[in-house]
Amino acid sequence: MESKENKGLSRRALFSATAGTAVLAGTMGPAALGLGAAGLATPARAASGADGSVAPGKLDDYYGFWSSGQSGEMRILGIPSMRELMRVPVFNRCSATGWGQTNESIRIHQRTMSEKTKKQLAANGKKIHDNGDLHHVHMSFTEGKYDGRYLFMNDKANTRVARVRCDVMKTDAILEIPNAKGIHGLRPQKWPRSNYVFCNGEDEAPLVNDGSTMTDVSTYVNIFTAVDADKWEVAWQVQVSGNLDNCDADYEGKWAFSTSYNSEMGMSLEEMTKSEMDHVVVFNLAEIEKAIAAGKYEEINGVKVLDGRKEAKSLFTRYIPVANNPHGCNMAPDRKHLCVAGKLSPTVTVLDVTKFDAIFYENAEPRSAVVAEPELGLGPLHTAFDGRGNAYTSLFLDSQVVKWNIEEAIRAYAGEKIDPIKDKLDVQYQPGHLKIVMGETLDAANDWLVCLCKFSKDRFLNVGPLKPENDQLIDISGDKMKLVHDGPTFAEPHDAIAVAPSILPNIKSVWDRQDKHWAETRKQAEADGVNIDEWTDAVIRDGNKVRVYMTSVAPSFSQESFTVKEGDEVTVIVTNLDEIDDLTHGFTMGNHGVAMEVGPQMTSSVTFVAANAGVYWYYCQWFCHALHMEMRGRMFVEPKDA
Ligand code: RUQ
Ligand code: CUA
Ligand code: CA
Repeated sequence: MESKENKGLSRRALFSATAGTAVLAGTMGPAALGLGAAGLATPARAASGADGSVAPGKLDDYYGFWSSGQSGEMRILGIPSMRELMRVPVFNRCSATGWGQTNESIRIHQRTMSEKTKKQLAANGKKIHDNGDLHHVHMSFTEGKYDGRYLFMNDKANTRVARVRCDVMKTDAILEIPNAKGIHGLRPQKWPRSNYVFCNGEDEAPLVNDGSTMTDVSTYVNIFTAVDADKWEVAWQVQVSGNLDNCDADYEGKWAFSTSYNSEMGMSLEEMTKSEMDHVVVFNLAEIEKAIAAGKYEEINGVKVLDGRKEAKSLFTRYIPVANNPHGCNMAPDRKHLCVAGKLSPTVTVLDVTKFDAIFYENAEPRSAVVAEPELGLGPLHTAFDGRGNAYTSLFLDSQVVKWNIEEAIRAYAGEKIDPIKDKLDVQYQPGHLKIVMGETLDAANDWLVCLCKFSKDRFLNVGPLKPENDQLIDISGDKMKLVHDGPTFAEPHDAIAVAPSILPNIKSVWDRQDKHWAETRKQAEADGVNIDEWTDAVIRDGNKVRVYMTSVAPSFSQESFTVKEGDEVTVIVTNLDEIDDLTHGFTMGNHGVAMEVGPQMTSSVTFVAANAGVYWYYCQWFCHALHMEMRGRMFVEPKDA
């Protein structure tokens, strides 16, 4: 199955044209190309050695999109080299790019912000939340395959979700989710396309959360949210029994499902682990959409909410009992099997999603959808899939990855004497998520698995009490798994996906001058009579507001100096007229806490108050030219009474 015989083919040859790939596949067959059983678009391992190393100057075989947990950003890594290629600020404040400070990024943050949040922020002297807890990054799908349009991600800390544009790899939308608390699990719809992004609210709170009670837990609810992925607004919400942890969606566009570790609705650890069983909630998309269309919802905080709690006995949900405190929720690329990891139980529960109709419409026992429950080891958290019918589950407590065969687990459950476990591999140390390249799609591949370990435990030089995590690269091409690489990472990736470059042919190197990212800024410039598409230097005064327009061409700004007055609210708008790949400039205003990225053909703007009179240097902080140090100028702040 492996593509060792295929080393001579360069990946560029494979990817230069889809037609070319098709021709190769036609003559050599999928096996020779190292393609997964499930399909195409899996590149041969031409760029890498068997140990996963990628020689200098060679490109990786896959893009890895990593979450960063409490760092609040998305990261792009190369697989298999595990080289970090880029950081994309999302919920965090970024010192390098000015994300969270530029007017363009603040507008994106504020677009869906509630009045309540604005008040909370204002009381703390802030305009935006500048932290996030980003666990899960997932790409948009069309018919069960990645389509390269968007990446979606959650912020558990401030109950938000975000969307990153794949053409420029910048955040283009953030959505604050009303009613829910603590968005954790997040997945896009897989079929027919990602019309929805499903978001789990993990934390319970009173639906009307106005301070009237903390102790009356009967008023607490949990909310499942479907976000309209195109309009970037809440499409609908469903109130559920128990909390929601991780989620996924099927390959038919019929169901979404979420694990719940707190069916008890407990508020203490003891209460949350009291029951023998918790559950998986299955959401019936057709019934939900029917009710929404018929207007049978309650509008709460501007959002359409349905009651899917157990006692409501609706057709919106079914609750399937699984062993206490489940965690991972992973749909297999066989289109049929959902794997729910036990966490407190050593098992993974395999549900056949084609049996869900009977549970909804024929009163079948909820557990009748269970087709296997292999005992795998201690602390199963998440499951990944290859293109050969195998599943790989992380065992947190055993610090292992266990490879098992889904069909054999089903046969064993039916009574056959067969051991579905194929291999176990020690990892370093205590893994959470694990990912196979393209493994959450119908294109699941058979070459690499990345295991995101929560601890690195003695694996790296000591860097103080705070240690890196350890993302390990595992070769899964053979019968036995082989660990080939340790990758230290900063706080704290939970999840990652890996995507073939053929899915992302449209990533730009230079911005389109008409890009919507600065559409508002462009409008302001037009109102000021300034053309930001050519060499400009203009200072527009509007009361105590001053707008300073300048352009940059290496190695200079169009303005060598400008003058404002103490107390002025100054907005600096910089357009980078350089059209060359990789020619990013920056704008840093000395002693003002202001810095931003201005990429090729990009417009960026930032607003600050000039509080103290004096001379201040601004400079380009992105190394751009032999005379980059000379790319600077002065802001003169006149005393107030001058
Ligand atoms: S979930 S492992 Cu967000 Cu598992 Cu972190
Ligand atoms: Cu422009 Cu450095
Ligand atoms: Ca529980």
